[in-house]
Amino acid sequence: MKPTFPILLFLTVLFTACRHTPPPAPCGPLPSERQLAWHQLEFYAFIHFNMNTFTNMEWGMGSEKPELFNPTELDCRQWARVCKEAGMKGIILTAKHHDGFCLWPSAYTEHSVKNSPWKAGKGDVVRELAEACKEYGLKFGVYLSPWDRNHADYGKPEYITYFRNQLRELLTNYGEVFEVWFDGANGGTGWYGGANEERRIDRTTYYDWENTYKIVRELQPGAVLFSDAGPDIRWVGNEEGWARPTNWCLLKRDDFAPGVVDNLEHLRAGQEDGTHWLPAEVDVSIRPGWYYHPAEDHRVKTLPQLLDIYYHSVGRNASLLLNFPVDTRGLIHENDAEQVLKLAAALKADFATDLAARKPVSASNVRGNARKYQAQNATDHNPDTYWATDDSVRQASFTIDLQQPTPFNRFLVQEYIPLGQRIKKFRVEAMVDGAWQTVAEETTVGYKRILRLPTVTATQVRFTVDEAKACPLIANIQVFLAPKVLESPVITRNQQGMVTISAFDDGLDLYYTTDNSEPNPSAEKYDSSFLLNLKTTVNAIAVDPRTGQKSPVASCFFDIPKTSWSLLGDPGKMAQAAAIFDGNASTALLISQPLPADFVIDLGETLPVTGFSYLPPQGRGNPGTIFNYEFYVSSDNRNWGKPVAAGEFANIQNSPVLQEVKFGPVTGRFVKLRALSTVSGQQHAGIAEFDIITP
Ligand code: FUL
Repeated sequence: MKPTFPILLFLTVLFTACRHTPPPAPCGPLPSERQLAWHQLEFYAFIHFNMNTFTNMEWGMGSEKPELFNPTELDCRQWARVCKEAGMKGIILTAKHHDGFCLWPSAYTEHSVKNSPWKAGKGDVVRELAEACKEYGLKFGVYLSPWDRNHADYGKPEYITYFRNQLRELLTNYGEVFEVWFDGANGGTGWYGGANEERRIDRTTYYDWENTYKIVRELQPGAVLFSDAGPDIRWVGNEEGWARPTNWCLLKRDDFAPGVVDNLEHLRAGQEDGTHWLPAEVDVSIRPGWYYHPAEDHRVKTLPQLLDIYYHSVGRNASLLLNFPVDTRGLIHENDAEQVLKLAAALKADFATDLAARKPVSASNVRGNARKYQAQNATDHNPDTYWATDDSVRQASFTIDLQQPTPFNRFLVQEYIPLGQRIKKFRVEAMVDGAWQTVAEETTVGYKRILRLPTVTATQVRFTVDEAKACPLIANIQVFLAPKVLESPVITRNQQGMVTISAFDDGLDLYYTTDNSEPNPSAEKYDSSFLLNLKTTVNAIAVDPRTGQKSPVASCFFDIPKTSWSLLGDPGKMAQAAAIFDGNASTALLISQPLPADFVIDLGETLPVTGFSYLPPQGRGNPGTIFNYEFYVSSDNRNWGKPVAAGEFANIQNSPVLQEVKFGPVTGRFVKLRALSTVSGQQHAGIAEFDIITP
């Protein structure tokens, strides 16, 4: 059968359109091949494990003895397994941190694993990890601290030769390296071969970075170089786990140098008029510290915190480098593994079904009306095809027809970055009950932008570019319905007796009971804080009203109310006294006076007391954490008699959690906690929360 005339005409028009539609011109600066490959990794791990792990420090001085390095169960395959299961794509290891100890048997120093008891000096952590990464299909990267507080020559030109020799060892002997991480912390006090002094260096000239970078290019041409200022990847200007919502992959690179950062804001948001492609990497630890400290075992970031970090990094056009402080056994601690796997499961659920896939889509403009640049390219899950507009069109809309009312709360969009980052302003609208509603107005997109939105039920979703540096090129658009984060709610009571219950996600209903029964949707609904001036347990749950799914039950026991309690003593102390009765673990009272230090509390009435509880301040480094204590009860604040309890809060340094001390009933109106010593000999004792136990 011969093709009919209209079909021929159509084919001719199509053919002509394709032939005559020139590709969009690049809108520079552009990413390099190695940067493009790095963008796709998105989420990978940092491991801080080294001498500091064994000295319980964050920055060692350089005088530590290699004998201290002795992990009992080191297993790099466990690290790789956890990272792989968490959906991470690689691991970067602190091969040498500021204290100078090397995790590999470097030929250029004695300060390494070869002089440690671990594996009788025959071990090589760098090799074990490189091999584990290979086995698990993960990329492998190295952190090599430019600052070295151990090396006698630090500050002299000789040290640069040493540093480069070490770099060569790491980049030659351990297979492919995907990222080389140069820290900006440089120069200061140190051991320096026994000199024990302060050494300052000129951060812009000392390392002769240009020639150091050449070594990386020569030995590992595919590796990206990280530092505060690149040259390939930039620091994001904080260690808390976020980039700015406006985040350009561009920076005026020559205005920065490693360790020389005058404007953190530019690192956090990039610069629209930047001279180089220099995307941000968000580095953050899963615990407060980069290194392992047993005292932080209970402070691993929660699922809601980790989700915030993910959406504020990967969701804001940056990559996420999440740190595990490997412990003294040489393992990722089970608490850390549990949390990161929770994150992985939550992300899997968030992005389970792309509601835009295979749905009819249309665009207000298609470049040359050519099939090559059609709207469908943005929903075909192929990152190499993209929807583009004509050069003159910088405002354009893209509509997804969901075909039926469909709830969604995530919007994901990616520019086709090989031709540059272009979008300056965009908006997302939803067609709800036949009318368009704006659900988000945002700025940059870049490699990837993910918006967390309140759930809306729409028949269509419209993405509009309002401002762009050049015609927009969209590689990917996806729409999801993420389940709510159903962690058990948090219940607190302040000194006034007001109970607050909070959920970890918006749009959840909260229910509670105060009679020990199980809360469910027929229980009391929580709307705002309520007064609870009796001794009882509050149970609460969060419920997703859309699905009926429930969180686990949160349960909190409150002893007698503290409404009429007061801390006696000097007015300075009193001013902050509320902190110890406010039900908020992150506020504390610290008093600076020679020990023993007394905290005297007037309970406002005479009561039988059978114990007390003490939560130490939760700040880093155990500030004011009481170790040896005595506890007294008095009826008149004059005659205290003998302590009703005395002893030590065993292991409180490593585990600064709530301590409970119980004793036989004693009646009185005044109680006194006497701090006899603190865990690190500090002269300022502190309390985050204090309570008594009554029969
Ligand atoms: C910082 C260092 O000083 C910290 O110890 C840690 O290694 C972090 C990743 O970078 O600048």
